[in-house]
Amino acid sequence: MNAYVEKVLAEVKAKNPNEPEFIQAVEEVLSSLDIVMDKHPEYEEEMILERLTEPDRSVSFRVTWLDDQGKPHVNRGYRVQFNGVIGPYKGGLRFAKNVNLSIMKCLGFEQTFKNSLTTLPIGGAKGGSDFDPHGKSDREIMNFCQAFMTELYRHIGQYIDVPAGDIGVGGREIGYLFGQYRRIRNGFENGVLTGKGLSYGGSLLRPEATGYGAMYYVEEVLRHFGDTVKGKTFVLSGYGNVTWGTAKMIKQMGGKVLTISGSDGYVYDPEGVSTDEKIEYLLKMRASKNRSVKMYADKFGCEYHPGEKVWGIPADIYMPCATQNEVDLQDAKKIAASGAKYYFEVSNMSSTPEAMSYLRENGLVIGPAKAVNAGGVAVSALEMAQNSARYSWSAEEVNAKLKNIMTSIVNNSVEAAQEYDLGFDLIDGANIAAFKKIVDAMLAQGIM
Ligand code: 2IT
Repeated sequence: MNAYVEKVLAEVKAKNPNEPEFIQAVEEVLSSLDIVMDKHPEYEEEMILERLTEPDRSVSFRVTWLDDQGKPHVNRGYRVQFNGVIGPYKGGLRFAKNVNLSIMKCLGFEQTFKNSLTTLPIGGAKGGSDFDPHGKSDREIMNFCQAFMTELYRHIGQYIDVPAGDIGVGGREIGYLFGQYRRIRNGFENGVLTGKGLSYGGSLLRPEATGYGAMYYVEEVLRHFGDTVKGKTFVLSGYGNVTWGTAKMIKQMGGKVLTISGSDGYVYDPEGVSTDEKIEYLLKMRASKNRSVKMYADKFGCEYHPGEKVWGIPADIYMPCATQNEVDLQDAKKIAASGAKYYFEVSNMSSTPEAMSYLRENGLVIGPAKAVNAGGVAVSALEMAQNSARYSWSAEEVNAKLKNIMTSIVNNSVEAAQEYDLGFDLIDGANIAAFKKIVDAMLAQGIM
């Protein structure tokens, strides 16, 4: 390994000993940049990697809110503004029980590279809370969102930092967050959040964007191999917004989704999650308090496997859509044994490092999360553009722009990999392509 990369990695590990997810994300990116540092020793003098692996700032704050019985609860809120060199900080908010600083920094770091790949002017950030939305009433969600924004508002702004949704934060939560921001600021600055409802400045196709974008990415990669989505079988995990959008586009492209999953287990639907009724049912499950994919199996009469993961089901293409590290070495072995050629991460950092190495060694074509799922944040940036213009584009316009962005992410990644003689490596390619734009902006703006 390049000595400079090795040194920075050791420092990151020493400085952040209790942050395994953050270290994992840094290690993954730096291993791709090894070869770039060999070619550019001047980056060491500028301390580029030290600067890139330390967030611009991380804030955490107390969120006190009242439940339906009038009892107070305390949660911790976060916003990590990782890197603002190419645009206002941009990235989602996650509400989930396991949220901690390590996961926030991991996702903020990844977001910095993802946002660079979109070609749009957005820096990287992430935020959220260890608040568990599971089983909460609508009124409790509103109380929490208002309390959360009462602290967050001082750190964000349309030219400063623009949050959006992530796990546990969808259209409803963004609505409550925006209402509170508008009230506090006494002004209608709707460029401050994305993923908004259409009646107050949202963009058409933002809900579909991550899934549609992922499938445009898949389509473009398959095109390089003279292949198409039509007739292919897919194993997907999750049942939230990302799984929904991906399934919707797979249906349009003529593929078939065999599985969905939740924290309770998975469903195998050999006929495919392929009618509008089935696809829209995913949203109903998310909206229900029950939060179990067993509901789908009961309703549509298919196999339900409690406590198991989807990765043993044979398919042509595997796409994790749930959460970080959902595919481990054991799962990767099953995926490779199926003979599948393609693996596309849609959830952020879907695979453990061991799983990723195994799939790479076994010759699968791999699309990394920060490239595959960039369509979500890309349409968020298009939402910001529409808000700035005080105008909205048609679904066709947004769709054409999204498709164009996803295609260029594939091709910029391939080009970056080729520049370093790495062949068709979409992982290193994405990291290098993203890095090039960031480092260019860093060098132009001086030491800071
Ligand atoms: O992980 C992600 O890219 C997101 N949750 C979307 C972020 C955004 O600002 O739209």
